[in-house]
Amino acid sequence: MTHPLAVLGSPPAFNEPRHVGMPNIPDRAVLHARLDELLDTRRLTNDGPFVRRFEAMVADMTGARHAVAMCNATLGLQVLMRALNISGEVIMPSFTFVATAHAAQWEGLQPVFVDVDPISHTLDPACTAAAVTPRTGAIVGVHLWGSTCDVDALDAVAQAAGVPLIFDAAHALGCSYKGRPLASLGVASVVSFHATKVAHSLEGGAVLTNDDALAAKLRLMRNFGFQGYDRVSSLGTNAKMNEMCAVFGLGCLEEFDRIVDTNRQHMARYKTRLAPHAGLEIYPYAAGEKTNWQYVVVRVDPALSPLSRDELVEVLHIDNVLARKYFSPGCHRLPPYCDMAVSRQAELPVTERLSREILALPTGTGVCIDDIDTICACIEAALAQAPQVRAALVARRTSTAP
Ligand code: T4K
Repeated sequence: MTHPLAVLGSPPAFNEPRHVGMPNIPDRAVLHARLDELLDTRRLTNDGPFVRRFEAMVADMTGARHAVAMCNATLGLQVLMRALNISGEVIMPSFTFVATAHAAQWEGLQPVFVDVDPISHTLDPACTAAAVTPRTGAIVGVHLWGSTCDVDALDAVAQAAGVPLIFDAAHALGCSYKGRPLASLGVASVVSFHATKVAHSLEGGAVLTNDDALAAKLRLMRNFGFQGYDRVSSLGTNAKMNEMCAVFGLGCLEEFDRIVDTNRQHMARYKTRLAPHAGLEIYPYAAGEKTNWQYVVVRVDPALSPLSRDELVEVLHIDNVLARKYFSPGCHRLPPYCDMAVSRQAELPVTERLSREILALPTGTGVCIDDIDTICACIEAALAQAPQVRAALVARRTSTAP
C-alpha cells in the first residue's frame, strides 16, 4: 500500500517538522552539573577552563598539536586567512555554504570559484590548477559532507603555486584522508561546532594546526591581540568561544561516537529504502575513510526520476519533512559574487548540475528509524504517483499565486 501524501489531501506525515540539522543534545545531567560549576566559579569567557578542556579534546580527536577555539567557523576562517597574511585571490569551490566565500570576501580577498568533482563534490584539482594566476594568495578546499578533498593533488597544486592550502572542515569532525587525521592536512583546517553540526557548542568553531607559531598568532588575534593584561601586540578581533559554548561542546564531544553511530544506522536505513529507485543516488562516502555521516545527501537524476529534485522537496515539505537544497544555488550565483566579473565568467557545469539535483534529508539523534521509514515511504509514494503529485503541486501553486 502506498503511504498517504499530504500533497494529495492526507494529513501531513509529521505533526512537528523533521529538520535537516536538528541539534544533537548532550547528556542533561552532565550539562547541568557543568553549568552549576561555571556559575559557581563566575568564569564565563576569555580563555576559561572549559574552553581549554574543549580545545584539548578537539586536538586529541583530530590529531592536532593545536586546536584554537573560536566563536564560530566563519570567524575561524577569517582569523586564519588574516594570520596567514593571505592577499589577492583565493581559489575555492562554489558548491559550498556561503560562509566559505563570505569569510574571504570579508577579509578583502577575491574568491575565485572553481568546479567540483562530480562524485566527491569536493574541489577539482585540475580546475584548481587551471585557476592559478600570479594573484592567487591561497587555495581553500572544503571537505563537503564530511568527505575529505583530494588532498595530495591539491597540495601539489598549492606547492607549485607557492601558496598555502587551507581547509574549510566545517563538516569534517572525525573524518580522515587516506587514514590520516584531519589536522595533518594542509597548513590548517577550520571545523564548525554550530548547533546543526554533528557535535556542537551552540555556536562555535576551531582552527586546527600543527604549526606552533601560527597557533600562537591565532590565539592572540582571537582576543584583540592582547598579550597578558595590558599589552596589545597586534591587530586582533573578538572571535573567542565562551565557557557556556564550551560546556555544550564538551558534552557533545563526549557523545560523539554515539551520535556518529546513530547517523551511520540512519544512513544504512536510507540506503536500503531508497536504493531500489533508479533516479535516486545516495552520496557515496569513500570506503575505508572515517566519516561522521552527518549529511544524508541524495542526487535526484532528472533522466531517471519521475519527479525533479524541486518537486520532491516541495512534496516533503508539505508532509513536514524539511529536506534542504544544500547548496543551491552555488556561491557564484549569490550576491555579491554574482555581480562580479570573475563569477560571471565562471563556467562550473558540475556545480550547476549538483545545485539543481541535490537534496539533504534529516538525520542525527533528533530523528529515529521510524521517522526515516516514514520519510522514505513518502518519497516512494510520491515517485509511484508522480503524475498525480505533479498535478497537485501545479494546482497548489496556482491556488496560492497572488
Ligand atoms: N563552511 C561550511 C561548508 C559550512 O557548511 C558552514 C556552516 C560554515 C563554513 C560556517 O560555519 P559556522 O560559522 O556556522 O560555524 C546552517 C548553519 O547555520 C551553518 O552553520 C551550516 N554551515 C549550514 C550548512 O547550515 P542554515 O541556514 O541551513 O540553518 P538553519 O538555521 O536553517 O538550521 C537548519 C534547521 O535546523 C532549521 O531549519 C531548524 C533546525 N534547527 C536549527 C537550529 C540552529 C533547530 O532545530 N535548532 C537550532 O538551534 O545554515
